[in-house]
Amino acid sequence: MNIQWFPGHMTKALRMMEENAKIVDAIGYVLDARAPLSCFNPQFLSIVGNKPCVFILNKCDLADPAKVELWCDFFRKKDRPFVKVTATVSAEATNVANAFESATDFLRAKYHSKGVFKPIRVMILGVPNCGKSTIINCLSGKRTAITGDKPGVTKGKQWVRLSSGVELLDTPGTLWPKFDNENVAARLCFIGSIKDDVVDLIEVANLLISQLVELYPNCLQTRYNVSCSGKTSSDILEEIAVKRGFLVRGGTTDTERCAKAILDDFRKGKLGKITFDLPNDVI
Ligand SMILES: Nc1nc2c(ncn2[C@@H]2O[C@H](COP(=O)(O)OP(=O)(O)OP(=O)(O)O)[C@@H](O)[C@H]2O)c(=O)[nH]1
Ligand SMILES: [Mg+2]
Repeated sequence: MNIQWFPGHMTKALRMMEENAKIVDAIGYVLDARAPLSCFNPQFLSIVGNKPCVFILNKCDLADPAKVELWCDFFRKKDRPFVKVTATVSAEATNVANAFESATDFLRAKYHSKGVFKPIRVMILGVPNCGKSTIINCLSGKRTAITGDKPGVTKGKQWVRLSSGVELLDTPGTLWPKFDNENVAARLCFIGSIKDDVVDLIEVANLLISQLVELYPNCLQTRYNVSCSGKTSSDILEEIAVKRGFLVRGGTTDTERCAKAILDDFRKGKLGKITFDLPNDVI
Protein backbone atom coordinates (compact mmCIF):
# COMPACT_ATOMS: atom_id res chain seq x y z
CA MET A 1 0.00 0.00 0.00
CA ASN A 2 1.53 3.24 -1.11
CA ILE A 3 0.56 6.15 1.09
CA GLN A 4 1.90 9.64 1.04
CA TRP A 5 0.16 12.08 3.27
CA PHE A 6 2.49 14.58 4.82
CA PRO A 7 0.84 17.92 4.13
CA GLY A 8 2.58 21.22 4.76
CA HIS A 9 0.80 21.87 8.03
CA MET A 10 2.44 18.76 9.51
CA THR A 11 5.97 19.97 8.71
CA LYS A 12 5.09 23.32 10.26
CA ALA A 13 3.52 21.59 13.25
CA LEU A 14 6.63 19.49 13.89
CA ARG A 15 8.77 22.63 13.85
CA MET A 16 6.36 24.29 16.25
CA MET A 17 6.50 21.25 18.56
CA GLU A 18 10.31 21.21 18.49
CA GLU A 19 10.31 24.90 19.46
CA ASN A 20 7.78 24.42 22.24
CA ALA A 21 9.53 21.32 23.58
CA LYS A 22 12.06 23.81 25.01
CA ILE A 23 9.47 25.50 27.21
CA VAL A 24 7.21 22.66 28.30
CA ASP A 25 7.77 20.58 31.44
CA ALA A 26 6.15 17.36 30.29
CA ILE A 27 4.58 15.54 27.38
CA GLY A 28 1.19 13.83 27.10
CA TYR A 29 1.71 11.26 24.35
CA VAL A 30 -1.68 10.13 23.06
CA LEU A 31 -1.98 6.63 21.57
CA ASP A 32 -5.12 5.14 20.08
CA ALA A 33 -5.71 2.01 22.21
CA ARG A 34 -6.76 0.11 19.07
CA ALA A 35 -3.28 0.44 17.54
CA PRO A 36 -0.88 1.89 20.12
CA LEU A 37 2.29 0.68 18.42
CA SER A 38 1.30 2.15 15.05
CA CYS A 39 0.76 5.50 16.79
CA PHE A 40 4.44 5.88 17.74
CA ASN A 41 5.74 8.63 15.51
CA PRO A 42 9.53 8.29 15.04
CA GLN A 43 9.67 12.07 14.68
CA PHE A 44 8.39 12.56 18.24
CA LEU A 45 11.48 10.91 19.77
CA SER A 46 13.59 14.06 19.74
CA ILE A 47 10.62 16.19 20.84
CA VAL A 48 9.97 14.00 23.89
CA GLY A 49 13.68 13.71 24.72
CA ASN A 50 14.17 13.12 28.45
CA LYS A 51 11.09 15.00 29.56
CA PRO A 52 8.54 13.34 31.82
CA CYS A 53 6.12 11.71 29.41
CA VAL A 54 2.70 10.30 30.24
CA PHE A 55 1.39 7.82 27.67
CA ILE A 56 -2.36 8.22 27.26
CA LEU A 57 -4.09 5.13 25.85
CA ASN A 58 -7.23 6.76 24.49
CA LYS A 59 -10.44 5.41 22.92
CA CYS A 60 -10.45 2.49 25.35
CA ASP A 61 -14.21 2.20 24.85
CA LEU A 62 -13.47 0.91 21.32
CA ALA A 63 -10.45 -1.23 22.20
CA ASP A 64 -10.01 -4.84 23.29
CA PRO A 65 -9.83 -4.69 27.12
CA ALA A 66 -7.54 -7.74 27.39
CA LYS A 67 -5.01 -6.24 24.97
CA VAL A 68 -5.25 -2.83 26.64
CA GLU A 69 -4.26 -4.60 29.86
CA LEU A 70 -1.21 -6.05 28.07
CA TRP A 71 -0.24 -2.51 27.12
CA CYS A 72 -0.70 -1.36 30.70
CA ASP A 73 1.56 -4.20 31.88
CA PHE A 74 4.08 -3.19 29.26
CA PHE A 75 4.22 0.44 30.46
CA ARG A 76 4.27 -0.69 34.09
CA LYS A 77 7.24 -3.00 33.47
CA LYS A 78 9.05 -0.19 31.67
CA ASP A 79 8.27 2.10 34.59
CA ARG A 80 6.64 4.55 32.19
CA PRO A 81 3.77 6.73 33.41
CA PHE A 82 0.57 5.90 31.57
CA VAL A 83 -3.17 6.21 31.83
CA LYS A 84 -5.96 4.45 29.97
CA VAL A 85 -8.92 6.62 29.12
CA THR A 86 -12.06 7.25 27.11
CA ALA A 87 -11.78 10.97 26.55
CA THR A 88 -15.39 11.35 25.46
CA VAL A 89 -16.40 10.52 29.05
CA SER A 90 -15.89 13.62 31.14
CA ALA A 91 -15.57 11.68 34.41
CA GLU A 92 -12.27 10.25 33.14
CA ALA A 93 -10.54 13.64 33.37
CA THR A 94 -9.42 13.05 36.94
CA ASN A 95 -7.34 10.01 35.94
CA VAL A 96 -5.46 11.98 33.30
CA ALA A 97 -5.00 14.99 35.58
CA ASN A 98 -3.65 12.71 38.32
CA ALA A 99 -1.24 11.05 35.89
CA PHE A 100 0.14 14.46 34.83
CA GLU A 101 0.38 15.55 38.42
CA SER A 102 2.34 12.54 39.64
CA ALA A 103 4.65 12.63 36.61
CA THR A 104 5.50 16.27 37.34
CA ASP A 105 5.50 16.22 41.17
CA PHE A 106 9.27 16.29 41.34
CA LEU A 107 9.37 19.32 39.04
CA ARG A 108 6.86 21.22 41.14
CA ALA A 109 8.95 20.42 44.23
CA LYS A 110 12.09 21.59 42.42
CA TYR A 111 10.46 24.88 41.35
CA HIS A 112 9.08 25.48 44.84
CA SER A 113 12.44 24.83 46.46
CA LYS A 114 13.84 27.60 44.27
CA GLY A 115 10.96 29.90 45.11
CA VAL A 116 9.65 29.66 41.56
CA PHE A 117 5.87 29.36 41.23
CA LYS A 118 5.12 28.85 37.59
CA PRO A 119 2.47 26.69 35.97
CA ILE A 120 3.38 23.22 34.79
CA ARG A 121 3.16 23.11 31.02
CA VAL A 122 2.28 19.93 29.17
CA MET A 123 2.41 19.47 25.41
CA ILE A 124 -0.16 17.00 24.08
CA LEU A 125 0.98 15.18 20.97
CA GLY A 126 -0.03 12.20 18.86
CA VAL A 127 -0.97 11.09 15.38
CA PRO A 128 -4.02 12.72 13.76
CA ASN A 129 -7.45 11.83 15.14
CA CYS A 130 -6.21 9.99 18.25
CA GLY A 131 -8.21 12.33 20.48
CA LYS A 132 -5.73 15.00 21.64
CA SER A 133 -8.20 17.89 21.50
CA THR A 134 -10.93 15.77 23.07
CA ILE A 135 -8.59 14.95 25.98
CA ILE A 136 -7.89 18.66 26.45
CA ASN A 137 -11.62 19.45 26.45
CA CYS A 138 -12.22 16.58 28.86
CA LEU A 139 -9.61 18.03 31.23
CA SER A 140 -10.79 21.63 30.95
CA GLY A 141 -14.45 20.70 31.16
CA LYS A 142 -15.13 23.03 28.21
CA ARG A 143 -15.20 22.74 24.44
CA THR A 144 -12.15 24.93 24.08
CA ALA A 145 -10.38 22.90 21.40
CA ILE A 146 -12.04 22.02 18.11
CA THR A 147 -12.52 18.27 17.59
CA GLY A 148 -13.85 16.19 14.69
CA ASP A 149 -14.11 12.63 13.44
CA LYS A 150 -11.52 13.08 10.70
CA PRO A 151 -7.75 13.60 10.75
CA GLY A 152 -6.18 17.05 10.49
CA VAL A 153 -8.77 18.99 12.51
CA THR A 154 -6.30 20.93 14.67
CA LYS A 155 -4.10 23.00 12.40
CA GLY A 156 -2.25 25.30 14.79
CA LYS A 157 -1.16 25.39 18.43
CA GLN A 158 -3.50 26.28 21.25
CA TRP A 159 -2.77 26.76 24.94
CA VAL A 160 -5.49 25.80 27.41
CA ARG A 161 -5.16 26.68 31.09
CA LEU A 162 -6.78 24.33 33.59
CA SER A 163 -8.18 25.45 36.94
CA SER A 164 -5.37 23.45 38.60
CA GLY A 165 -2.92 25.89 37.00
CA VAL A 166 -1.56 23.30 34.55
CA GLU A 167 -1.27 24.66 31.01
CA LEU A 168 -1.88 22.27 28.12
CA LEU A 169 -0.64 22.79 24.59
CA ASP A 170 -2.84 21.24 21.89
CA THR A 171 -0.93 20.37 18.72
CA PRO A 172 -1.92 19.25 15.24
CA GLY A 173 -1.69 15.48 14.73
CA THR A 174 1.34 14.60 12.66
CA LEU A 175 2.55 11.58 10.73
CA TRP A 176 5.89 10.91 9.11
CA PRO A 177 6.83 11.18 5.43
CA LYS A 178 7.28 7.48 4.62
CA PHE A 179 5.80 4.29 6.08
CA ASP A 180 8.23 1.39 6.01
CA ASN A 181 5.80 -1.00 7.61
CA GLU A 182 2.63 -1.83 5.67
CA ASN A 183 0.78 -2.94 8.82
CA VAL A 184 1.44 0.38 10.49
CA ALA A 185 0.15 2.33 7.48
CA ALA A 186 -2.93 0.10 7.20
CA ARG A 187 -3.76 0.37 10.88
CA LEU A 188 -3.39 4.15 10.82
CA CYS A 189 -5.92 4.12 7.98
CA PHE A 190 -8.29 1.86 9.92
CA ILE A 191 -8.31 4.20 12.94
CA GLY A 192 -8.77 7.26 10.75
CA SER A 193 -5.36 8.86 11.25
CA ILE A 194 -4.71 8.93 7.52
CA LYS A 195 -7.18 10.82 5.40
CA ASP A 196 -9.52 8.51 3.45
CA ASP A 197 -9.10 10.71 0.34
CA VAL A 198 -5.44 9.75 -0.07
CA VAL A 199 -5.90 5.97 0.06
CA ASP A 200 -7.61 3.29 -1.98
CA LEU A 201 -10.52 2.46 0.33
CA ILE A 202 -11.13 -0.93 -1.25
CA GLU A 203 -7.52 -1.88 -0.58
CA VAL A 204 -7.80 -0.62 2.99
CA ALA A 205 -11.05 -2.54 3.55
CA ASN A 206 -9.46 -5.70 2.16
CA LEU A 207 -6.58 -5.32 4.60
CA LEU A 208 -9.02 -4.65 7.45
CA ILE A 209 -11.01 -7.76 6.56
CA SER A 210 -7.92 -9.99 6.40
CA GLN A 211 -6.59 -8.69 9.73
CA LEU A 212 -9.99 -9.11 11.38
CA VAL A 213 -10.33 -12.67 10.06
CA GLU A 214 -6.94 -13.45 11.59
CA LEU A 215 -7.36 -11.67 14.93
CA TYR A 216 -11.12 -11.65 15.57
CA PRO A 217 -12.42 -14.51 13.41
CA ASN A 218 -16.07 -14.19 14.43
CA CYS A 219 -16.62 -10.46 14.24
CA LEU A 220 -17.53 -10.20 10.53
CA GLN A 221 -19.85 -13.17 10.73
CA THR A 222 -21.59 -11.66 13.75
CA ARG A 223 -22.08 -8.27 12.12
CA TYR A 224 -22.77 -9.22 8.51
CA ASN A 225 -23.79 -12.86 8.68
CA VAL A 226 -21.08 -13.99 6.26
CA SER A 227 -18.92 -17.04 6.73
CA CYS A 228 -15.26 -16.19 6.25
CA SER A 229 -13.37 -19.45 6.44
CA GLY A 230 -11.42 -20.38 3.35
CA LYS A 231 -12.33 -17.14 1.56
CA THR A 232 -10.18 -14.28 0.34
CA SER A 233 -10.83 -10.81 1.71
CA SER A 234 -12.13 -9.71 -1.72
CA ASP A 235 -14.66 -12.57 -1.67
CA ILE A 236 -15.78 -11.54 1.79
CA LEU A 237 -16.06 -7.89 0.73
CA GLU A 238 -18.20 -8.93 -2.27
CA GLU A 239 -20.40 -11.10 -0.09
CA ILE A 240 -20.97 -8.34 2.44
CA ALA A 241 -21.84 -5.95 -0.43
CA VAL A 242 -24.45 -8.41 -1.71
CA LYS A 243 -25.87 -9.02 1.78
CA ARG A 244 -26.08 -5.29 2.43
CA GLY A 245 -27.65 -4.62 -0.94
CA PHE A 246 -24.81 -2.36 -2.09
CA LEU A 247 -25.49 -2.80 -5.78
CA VAL A 248 -25.20 -0.53 -8.75
CA ARG A 249 -27.31 -0.52 -11.90
CA GLY A 250 -26.93 -3.83 -13.72
CA GLY A 251 -26.70 -5.75 -10.45
CA THR A 252 -22.92 -5.49 -9.91
CA THR A 253 -21.71 -4.78 -6.40
CA ASP A 254 -20.68 -1.34 -5.21
CA THR A 255 -17.52 -2.47 -3.42
CA GLU A 256 -16.33 1.09 -2.75
CA ARG A 257 -19.53 1.88 -0.84
CA CYS A 258 -19.22 -1.43 1.01
CA ALA A 259 -15.56 -0.71 1.87
CA LYS A 260 -16.59 2.65 3.37
CA ALA A 261 -19.40 1.03 5.34
CA ILE A 262 -17.10 -1.63 6.85
CA LEU A 263 -14.49 0.96 7.81
CA ASP A 264 -17.19 3.12 9.33
CA ASP A 265 -18.55 0.19 11.31
CA PHE A 266 -15.08 -0.60 12.63
CA ARG A 267 -14.45 3.04 13.58
CA LYS A 268 -17.75 3.27 15.43
CA GLY A 269 -17.08 0.04 17.35
CA LYS A 270 -19.85 -1.88 15.60
CA LEU A 271 -17.51 -4.80 14.87
CA GLY A 272 -16.69 -5.13 18.56
CA LYS A 273 -13.86 -3.98 20.78
CA ILE A 274 -10.76 -4.44 18.70
CA THR A 275 -7.04 -3.86 19.17
CA PHE A 276 -4.55 -4.77 16.45
CA ASP A 277 -1.21 -4.02 18.06
CA LEU A 278 0.43 -5.93 20.85
CA PRO A 279 3.23 -4.41 22.91
CA ASN A 280 6.69 -4.79 21.53
CA ASP A 281 9.99 -3.56 22.84
CA VAL A 282 9.86 -0.26 21.01
CA ILE A 283 10.21 2.51 23.54
N1 LIG B 1 -15.31 6.58 20.96
C1 LIG B 1 -14.40 7.50 21.28
N2 LIG B 1 -14.21 8.55 20.47
C2 LIG B 1 -13.27 9.46 20.83
C3 LIG B 1 -12.51 9.36 22.01
N3 LIG B 1 -11.66 10.41 22.07
C4 LIG B 1 -11.89 11.15 20.97
N4 LIG B 1 -12.86 10.59 20.22
C5 LIG B 1 -13.38 11.05 18.92
O1 LIG B 1 -12.32 10.97 17.99
C6 LIG B 1 -12.42 12.00 17.03
C7 LIG B 1 -11.10 12.75 16.96
O2 LIG B 1 -10.92 13.48 18.15
P1 LIG B 1 -10.01 14.80 18.20
O3 LIG B 1 -9.91 15.18 19.64
O4 LIG B 1 -10.47 15.81 17.22
O5 LIG B 1 -8.62 14.19 17.72
P2 LIG B 1 -7.22 14.95 17.54
O6 LIG B 1 -6.16 14.01 17.98
O7 LIG B 1 -7.26 16.27 18.20
O8 LIG B 1 -7.19 15.09 15.94
P3 LIG B 1 -6.32 16.12 15.03
O9 LIG B 1 -6.52 17.50 15.58
O10 LIG B 1 -6.94 15.95 13.69
O11 LIG B 1 -4.92 15.64 15.09
C8 LIG B 1 -13.61 12.87 17.46
O12 LIG B 1 -14.76 12.49 16.71
C9 LIG B 1 -13.78 12.51 18.94
O13 LIG B 1 -15.12 12.67 19.39
C10 LIG B 1 -12.75 8.23 22.86
O14 LIG B 1 -12.12 8.03 23.91
N5 LIG B 1 -13.69 7.34 22.43
MG1 LIG C 1 -7.05 18.16 17.45
